[in-house]
Amino acid sequence: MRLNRRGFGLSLTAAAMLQAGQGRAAGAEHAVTIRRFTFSPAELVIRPGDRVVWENRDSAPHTATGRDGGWDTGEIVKGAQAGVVFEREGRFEYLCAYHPHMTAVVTVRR
Ligand SMILES: [Cu+2]
Repeated sequence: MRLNRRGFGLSLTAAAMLQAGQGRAAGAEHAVTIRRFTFSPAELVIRPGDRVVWENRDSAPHTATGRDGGWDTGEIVKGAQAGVVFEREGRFEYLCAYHPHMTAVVTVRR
């Protein structure tokens, strides 16, 4: 899914949850910095409903794109951020669509 390039995008599941008006507490937020063509931290463990926000500190544009095809921040330009909310448990490997050697993983578990 394509997310907002500026500010914090919402995943489709998060948007659907908001539309459904479920009164659930918001999840925690976890920052991943992209610098020198590296995701840091490269491994993140979060809980369902948490948000991961990537910030690009490089001059080059990057993405955080799930290998399973289920999610994608879209292009994150220099200085910009993009966020994804993870609702499902699992191990989600991702890469940069422009520089596939850039890899990292988000693990979601209760
Ligand atoms: Cu990249």
